[in-house]
Amino acid sequence: MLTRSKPAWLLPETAATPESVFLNRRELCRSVAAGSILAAVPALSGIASAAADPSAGLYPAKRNDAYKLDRAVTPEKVATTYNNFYEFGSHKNIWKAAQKLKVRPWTVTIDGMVEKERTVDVDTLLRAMRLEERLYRHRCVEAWAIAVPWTGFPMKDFLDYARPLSGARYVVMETFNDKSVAPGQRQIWYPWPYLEGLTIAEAANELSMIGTGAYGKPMPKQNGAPLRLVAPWKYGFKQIKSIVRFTFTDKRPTSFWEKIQGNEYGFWANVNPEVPHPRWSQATERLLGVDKRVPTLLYNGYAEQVAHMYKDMKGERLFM
Ligand SMILES: Nc1nc2c(c(=O)[nH]1)N[C@H]1C(S)=C(S)[C@@H](COP(=O)(O)O)O[C@H]1N2
Ligand SMILES: [Mo]
Repeated sequence: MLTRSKPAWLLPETAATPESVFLNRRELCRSVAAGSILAAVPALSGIASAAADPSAGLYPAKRNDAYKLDRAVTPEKVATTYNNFYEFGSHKNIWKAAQKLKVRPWTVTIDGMVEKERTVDVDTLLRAMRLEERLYRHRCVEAWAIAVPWTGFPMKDFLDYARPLSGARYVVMETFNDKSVAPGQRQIWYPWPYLEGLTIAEAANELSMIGTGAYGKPMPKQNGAPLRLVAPWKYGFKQIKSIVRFTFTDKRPTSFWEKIQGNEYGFWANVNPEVPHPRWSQATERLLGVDKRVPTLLYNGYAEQVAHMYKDMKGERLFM
């Protein structure tokens, strides 16, 4: 039998480790800012990739001003060069490796408890949705944070499009699985493909979006092109990238990190500064790009929109 238990040395980075990674990252950012890296490999820059994308004409989309930030937008170069995308490596510097991902043609399968199962081309889906831009905070479980102008469509609109049956209780999302593109997927101790889920109520919440772009352009590959989840009241690992499948079901899925380390990463993963990760505090977060530590907020500052969904849930580990 294939054993999938993860070697102890492969635990995701703790709040302490990113410190050193972050410093390296800042050096990289400085050289990017100085032009050395982008000048050397313009085609590899996610920032320059918009031209080749058939959906490029949809950007920039109109900003929905209902969603305000309490902090500055993270510089684009920082948010597009400091990433978590384990398919391309278990460190932050995957942005170049991720350029190998082919995002066209790209199809999305909608299956399980739906009126009609189908597979649609991503550009057909994009044309059926209305794109808008929203400024959202993003809080990684590792205690770093960014603020990003995402473009995308409300997941509520996608539910209307997918037409789940009334008995469906969860939507499960899956990332592509192709080890010829993503070297991380050769590491068989990970339970590929990356998988995440939301309850139907969470997916229908006004905040939930399927992100299709960032910074007024199509989504950079390293940030999860062409479709990624944006549910900003939850830790970053819920924000599944490069989705190829939406499955509607009445059974709660076990998500990627929950399979690997269920006592540290759960299904709900709602941000809460008062519930520490077993190995570090969640009280504060480091804002990338400005090198500043600020208090973390309950539900990442979105309690008003989401707290009601959890108030009657007893015995659930809502905050990990
Ligand atoms: N498929 C996939 N999705 C993923 C991940 C991943 O490793 N693989 N990492 C998650 C984590 S831990 C975080 S913090 C965010 C990072 O998103 P960003 O790189 O766009 O900031 O992506 C999430 N989505
Ligand atoms: Mo994360």
